[in-house]
Amino acid sequence: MFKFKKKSLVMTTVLATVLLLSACSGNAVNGNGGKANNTPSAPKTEDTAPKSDNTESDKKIVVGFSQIGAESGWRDAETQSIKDTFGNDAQFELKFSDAQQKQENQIKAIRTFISQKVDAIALAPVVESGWETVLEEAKAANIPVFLLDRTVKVSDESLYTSFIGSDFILEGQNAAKTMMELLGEDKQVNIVELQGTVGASAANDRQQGFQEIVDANPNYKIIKSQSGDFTRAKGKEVMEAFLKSDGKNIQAVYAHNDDMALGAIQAIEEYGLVPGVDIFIVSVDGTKPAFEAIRDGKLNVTVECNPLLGPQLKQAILDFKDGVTLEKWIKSDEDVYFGQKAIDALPNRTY
Ligand code: GYE
Repeated sequence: MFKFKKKSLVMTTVLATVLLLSACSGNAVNGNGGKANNTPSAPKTEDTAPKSDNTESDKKIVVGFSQIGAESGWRDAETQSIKDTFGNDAQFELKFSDAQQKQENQIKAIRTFISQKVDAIALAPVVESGWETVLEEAKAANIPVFLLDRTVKVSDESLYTSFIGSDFILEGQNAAKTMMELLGEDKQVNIVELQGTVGASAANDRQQGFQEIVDANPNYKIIKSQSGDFTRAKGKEVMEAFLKSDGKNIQAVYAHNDDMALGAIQAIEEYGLVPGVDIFIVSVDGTKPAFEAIRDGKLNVTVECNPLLGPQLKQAILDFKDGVTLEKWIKSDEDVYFGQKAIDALPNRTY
């Protein structure tokens, strides 16, 4: 049995000396022996642990990860980072669950992880609210929860251990500032906004940060704003509707992620305008296809948001186990890319 020691965790006053947090036997997932559950509405769960003898597997640090889905290139890169990090480290066993964009599936997955007595839960929460009950259940079971990439709104911050991810408000501010820098503060600019998933912290905060900067300049206006669900297909569809209603009255697009910007580029081309020239486009993520679009002159700016969170999550779990005091918010390092800087970065972009 694996033993977790906590010595000085932030927000914790009196601690039990030793917390016993491990599944002692077996690797059952959803009670069906690690097989993916085929019920359409249920989360898809995989157990990536190599099956070994009990003594060996009992020592492993078991991590349950509830992922949102596979809506974007960014998310695929994040999933890969987690699978690579934990899959290549023999001291860990990863249980991976794909919620297919549904919060109810994430809640189910967390409850399964709790019943399996995993050592740590990682959660990329699809939306910000509605997590209190299940996080209380994890807390009652003494299982630390690490929020990954998106955050939650809870009245009691002790319901999760740390949030590992980006500053989305800053990303939104940087998107607006760079747009003004490149287009000129004095230009009259009507912006259409392609928002991320409704209720997601990444969408709410990217909206807020961008809006703050735009509100301070009377020449810049957001004339239309709608969710494109962080997907290329929906980004294209919404952009088509914007072009239909506002056409040449649009000078700029702000997309909350690269995939929606790539969809918008297609819509603009089909409409007969030149993306990146007739309509300025800024997005968030910094994925390889976005850098390629900058190189091709179709996208103007991408604000980086780092999806390679596996190593930071692993470190946080190990630190927690060793009783190291963790930051409540473990931030990732990020940059803003346009022009030659994006072209130079392209060969080293892996996602
Ligand atoms: O920007 C987007 C993805 O939560 C930070 O989700 C993440 C966002 C990312 O689908 O592409």
